[in-house]
Order: sequence, then C-alpha cells, then structure tokens
Amino acid sequence: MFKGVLFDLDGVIADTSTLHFDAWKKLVNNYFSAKLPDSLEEKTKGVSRGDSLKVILNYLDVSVSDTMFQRLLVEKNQTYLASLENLSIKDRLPGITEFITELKQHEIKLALASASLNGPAILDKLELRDAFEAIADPSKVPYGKPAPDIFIAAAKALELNPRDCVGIEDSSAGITAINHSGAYSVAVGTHPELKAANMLLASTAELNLDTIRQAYPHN
Ligand code: XGP
Ligand code: MG
Repeated sequence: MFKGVLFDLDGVIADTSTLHFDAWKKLVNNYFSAKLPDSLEEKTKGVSRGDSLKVILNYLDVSVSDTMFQRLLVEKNQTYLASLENLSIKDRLPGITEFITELKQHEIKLALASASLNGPAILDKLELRDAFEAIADPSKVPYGKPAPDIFIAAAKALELNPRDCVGIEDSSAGITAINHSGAYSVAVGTHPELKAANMLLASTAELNLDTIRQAYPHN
C-alpha cells in the first residue's frame, strides 16, 4: 500500500484553475488587446507563473523587456488574488473532503506539490493546511513541472520514496512530472493528454482509497 499522497492544488483540491486562466485572459486583454483561446488553458495548467507567461507571449508572438515581464507577473497575480477574496471551504472540489478524511483515517501522509506560490494561502482559505504534513516550496526546486522536481521534493518532505507515493494531477505537465518522479500517477479530468497517467478518473468526485489501492502496483 502507498504511504503518501502528493497533491496538486489548482484543479485538484480547489476550483481555482479557471480563475488563473481568467486572470491571464484579463491581463492579455489589458496589455495586448488580444484574446486568448480556451485551447491555451491546458498549456498554462500546472506550470509556474513565469512559464505560463512565456507560453502566452509565445502564442501572441510578442517579446517584452525583463521589467515588463516582471510587471505582467505582478499584475496577473494581483488580479488572481482579487478573485480569491471569497474563496472558502465551499470551493474544495467534489469528493476532496471525503478523500482526505479517508487518507487520514489510514494514516497516509499528505504533501502539497503545486507549482503555485499561492498554495499555502489557498490551503488556509480552504481550511486544509493542518491536513498536510508537508508543502513543497516551488521556489526552491530547480525545475518546474513537467520536470519531476516538485513531486520528488514533496515525497522527500514526507521522508518517503516517490515509489511509495501516489501523485494526483489535473494537468498533462503534472502527469509527466509524476511519471518521471517514480510515483504512481492519478489524473483527474477529461483532457486527452491525461491518458499518460497510470490511472485516469473523470473528476475528483471519483477519488477514493479503494479504487487507487486496487490499482497501485507496489502493494
Ligand atoms: P501562481 C500558477 C500559475 O500562475 C498558473 O498559470 C498555473 O496554472 C498554476 O500556477 C498551476 O497550479 O502559479 O501564480 O499561483 O504562483
Ligand atoms: Mg492543477
């Protein structure tokens, strides 16, 4: 049986992925008078703030100075934080409360492996900070998702081998990261690129210990 679960945050624990993309869209509209297609959302999912902006600038085919790049990052985050003002326990995604309770009952350790620098603040708003034994700091790992670093750091913070952990993700960059870390990957969502996961669930409502335990290969 696995001993730890390494959670992504946006789109797995909280319904915040769309808020991120809304903030990116607003930024691009304000600064470049352009619209981002919904198809770009998957490419900004799971990746860091800076990498998301690179994806977007690349799509727009524009280059900006370093100063402007930093300004855009700050402004995007201000817009995003403003949209979180009323975030609360009600914004936990379906099934998350029950799944976390089940994991705790079985003494399985929890770590956060999010690319977001806002992770700790969001866990506080969702009243979930105490449920997590560790929060891996994305600013302290050399490479962001799709590199495996944040999942390796999260397992290490739990004093576990990634092989003894399950990673849960809603983004294809995140699934690639889990797969390369050695943990067992569980994807939640319907995007075709999530098929690279070891286990694919249509939504967080399907997360439960028995389903994963039965499929987990290192019992
Ligand atoms: P942070 C965020 C990115 O801004 C966003 O584009 C990604 O989709 C998200 O992380 C993935 O979790 O990072 O701005 O909250 O630090
Ligand atoms: Mg995510």
